[in-house]
Amino acid sequence: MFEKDFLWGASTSAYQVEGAWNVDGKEPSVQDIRQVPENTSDFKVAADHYHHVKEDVALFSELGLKAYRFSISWSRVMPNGVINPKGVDFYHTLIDELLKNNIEPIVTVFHFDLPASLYKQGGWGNRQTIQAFADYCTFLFDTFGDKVHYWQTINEQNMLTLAGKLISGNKKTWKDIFQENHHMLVAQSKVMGIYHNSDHSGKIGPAPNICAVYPSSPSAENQLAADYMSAFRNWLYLDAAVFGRYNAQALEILRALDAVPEITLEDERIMKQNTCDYIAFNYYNTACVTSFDLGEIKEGDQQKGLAIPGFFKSIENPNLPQTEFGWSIDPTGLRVTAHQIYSRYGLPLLITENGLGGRDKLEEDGTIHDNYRIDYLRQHIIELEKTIEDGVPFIGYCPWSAIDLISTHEGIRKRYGFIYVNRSDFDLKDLKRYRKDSFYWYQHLIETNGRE
Ligand code: BGP
Repeated sequence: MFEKDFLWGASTSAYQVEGAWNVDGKEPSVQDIRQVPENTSDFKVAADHYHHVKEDVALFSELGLKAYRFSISWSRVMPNGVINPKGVDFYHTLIDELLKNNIEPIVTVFHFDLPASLYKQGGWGNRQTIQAFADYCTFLFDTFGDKVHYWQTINEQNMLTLAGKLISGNKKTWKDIFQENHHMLVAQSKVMGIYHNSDHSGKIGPAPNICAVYPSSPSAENQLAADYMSAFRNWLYLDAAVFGRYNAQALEILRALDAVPEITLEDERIMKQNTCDYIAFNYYNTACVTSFDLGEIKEGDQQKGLAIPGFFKSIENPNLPQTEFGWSIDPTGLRVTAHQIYSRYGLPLLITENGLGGRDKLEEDGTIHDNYRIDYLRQHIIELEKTIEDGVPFIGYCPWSAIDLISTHEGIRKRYGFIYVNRSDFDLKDLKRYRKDSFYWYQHLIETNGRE
């Protein structure tokens, strides 16, 4: 049973949905200057949500959403450190429209789109970015704090950190990467403190991608490998946000990689003093690991390929089906993951992403038959309900994504939305919105509070 006030929602992120990349004073973010993979759309127009905001919120309202989780674009609101009134107006419009429609805004302040100007000054590797982030967030809390009650600091900091080495193929050392990561952790703690010291009484927390890690076979070595990977991929981030300290097993790996960051006494103080109120997490699938040797790392895959010699190597789980884009599907894994998080931290949970990326087809009569997505979501919601009945408190469920948007690495051919956007990777067509079969299915599910 879902509580009456359970937040049935859906998610997006600014750079993947908004478009208008250089409109009304917005400056480029790292996403606007990065080389996208060949034959893949860039993020310049995306779903053009910036120019369709009222129409889109009307559709979210028709869908019946009780919450909408989106991110604010730093380089739209505060390009080069200076407030951009037109960018701020856009978010006032969005939030006001949501509130008019009784949709709770859930805001991520940073979702993969660091302003390019900061990146050029060293990005998160530069300690000064901590203060820039604090200034930006202070402005957001002052400006939107009366209207927004759920805040998230950094989307998938763990993936951002691990992808830095393993996916983008960049040549940074582990030491550089974990120094950047450390600055993000301190920045996060700092803004949680700023929020708690403000007049606002909402909740603030992190939004990592968390997954249970299974040993590839029942042996102590493989169990140990799974524990190490969990520590390195999951608990490092949540221990910092909840307990204000580094996880011991993760630190052991950092020592082996010669990647222990420089941590000042002031950093330690900031982390210890400022912790989170709830845990938002993205869940797509689980991981499976075996012990020790370094494996081959697949490029362009956020969820696989993590291997640290001497500790663990992730492998494909042969027992799980996969999506057409090769992501494993593990609904029961959601229950395992949520239990692990709740028994470690005892804080309320919110799912901020979960969903299936597929190639949808717009039929001539304007319908889209995405039963595969309905199946995926249905199975996860069934497991979510069981987890709640087990006693794990959930604030809400925000699948990815409310509307079609550009995937991180695979363009718009990999779609996740309840609402279809008529464009392809290189032909913008008319950007018209169509309701998919999953739209009507989720609408009914929300109406009946989780029944179908
Ligand atoms: C998460 C990100 C999202 C989103 C989603 C789907 O990691 O937070 O931004 O894109 O994954 O991933 P992809 O777009 O790579 O299919």
